[in-house]
Amino acid sequence: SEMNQELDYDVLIIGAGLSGIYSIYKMRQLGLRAKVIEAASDVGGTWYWNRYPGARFDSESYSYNFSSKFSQELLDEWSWSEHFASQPETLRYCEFICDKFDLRRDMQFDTRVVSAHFQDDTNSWRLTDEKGGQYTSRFLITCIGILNNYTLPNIPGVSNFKGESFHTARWPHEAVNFKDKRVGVIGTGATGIQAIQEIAKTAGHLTVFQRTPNWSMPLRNEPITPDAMEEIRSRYPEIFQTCAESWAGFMYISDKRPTLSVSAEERERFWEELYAKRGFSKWLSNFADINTDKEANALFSEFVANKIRERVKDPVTAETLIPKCHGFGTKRVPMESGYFETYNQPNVRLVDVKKDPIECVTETGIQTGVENFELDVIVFATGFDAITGSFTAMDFRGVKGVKLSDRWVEGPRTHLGLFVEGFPNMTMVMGPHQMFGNIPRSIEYAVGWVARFIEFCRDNGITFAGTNQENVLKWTEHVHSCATGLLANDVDSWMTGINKNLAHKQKRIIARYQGSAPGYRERAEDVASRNYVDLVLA
Ligand code: NA7
Repeated sequence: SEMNQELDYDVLIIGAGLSGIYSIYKMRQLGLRAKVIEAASDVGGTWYWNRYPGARFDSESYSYNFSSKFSQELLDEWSWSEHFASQPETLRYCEFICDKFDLRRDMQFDTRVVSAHFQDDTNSWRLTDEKGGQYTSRFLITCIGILNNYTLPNIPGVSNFKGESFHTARWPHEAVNFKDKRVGVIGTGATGIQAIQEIAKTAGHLTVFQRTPNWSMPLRNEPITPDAMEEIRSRYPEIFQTCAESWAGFMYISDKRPTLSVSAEERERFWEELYAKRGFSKWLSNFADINTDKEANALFSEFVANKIRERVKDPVTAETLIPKCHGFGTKRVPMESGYFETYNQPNVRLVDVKKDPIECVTETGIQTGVENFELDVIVFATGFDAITGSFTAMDFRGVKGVKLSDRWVEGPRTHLGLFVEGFPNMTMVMGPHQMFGNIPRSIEYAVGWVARFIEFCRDNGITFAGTNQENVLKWTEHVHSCATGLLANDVDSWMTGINKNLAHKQKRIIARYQGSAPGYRERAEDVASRNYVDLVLA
């Protein structure tokens, strides 16, 4: 079964998050010599790093876990305690999988890969870690996530602060105590909103520095009783079937009626019903055209704005919390549990830093144009160098030393989000332009695809397997055509490749695949079913 005894491994996997966990399981099933290399001290990826207070799923726990495609036994044995599990529980889920299948045996932790170079003479990959350790393999699977490389704000003095400060994506393992402390949070994305509503419960005083408000919606989380978990378990086939048929892997199917074809009263009733429901249903079971039609979008945005006005007592604060420059759902919709009511608390203050920009971080706090804020703790919920950032953080070199970062100056260019031209024997799980949405559904499919592909190469003695320019051009064109007409692409966000803290990320690109999940899988299955003849195999 072994591919090449001269190489250390048949397959190297970078990253021990959900992608790496499933990948090592599959490689072991194929009888391949495989190893995961991980920078953290244990498994979990996103759920290992993002330990900030309030971190949890925004998609239903039971639509997020692996399906029977991975293991029926795993599905039978694991129970969730909440509809939207918290970070500690999700981390336990990752650990549970690794314990159950003894996966840590093939994982090396505390090892940060700094480079991955293709070796032309041996058709193999050579990885080098921070300490100079080297590892070679025939195949490389990148499982490095889409939101991994976190970014601090480009505000002068960020490192001068003498109090405690944390980025949400590098939260300490021991709980941070906010009691009686003056806390400042910068950032009101999905992360900031989860953290703010939680920190406000114990902080002496909390100041939120908001640059852009977000269209946040009630999560409506609840515990799952053991009986309810058994009922959910009995519906797993149906739940995964809906996820498979849906646009982006969630358990919701959108309403195809044009918003404006429905009477105002019926719309209002429908939207009230949606607003009362759990999770992303408010976005994803909504009229599909709120994502493409400006007028439809404006109507629903106004509906949500009125909800915010009802919930926030001070009208000026309410207006500051309502987005004015982008419509509902044109960015990732953050989910909240009492977020807006947080601003009714006497210990919480909202500062609009679009109006009064932050000038610098001082030794003792934050200085805006007109005010000085003395703080004990600063929390940076300032986001990530998303999607491509995971790749540019490492030195990836393909055939003849070509640099991946040079390939992607104008935005990512891939084939199925799985391959890059000039990077043979390398497959990406959650690479740019791969099926998007409810990420574990994409991961599960991609790992399955990659496993079949590597098995095919092994069985056919293929030692060089990659894609070509024609495939990449076609795929990139398809990705761009799927993006046409979506309002989200006219808005700055990590999903359009913007990160204002990074000089090289100020121009909008199509950073993610916006076609349907069934459409994606059809195209990927097509390549596999024709024995990968579209690829370059030798
Ligand atoms: P996001 O969604 O990128 O949000 C980052 C937030 O931080 C956003 O509100 C930014 O405001 C704000 N920010 C960033 N830099 C600054 C500076 N320099 N000054 C003031 N405010 C700043 O990251 P998240 O971690 O919340 O979410 C990422 C994804 O993780 C999320 O979508 C989920 O899928 C999970 P801006 O909007 O740029 O004005």
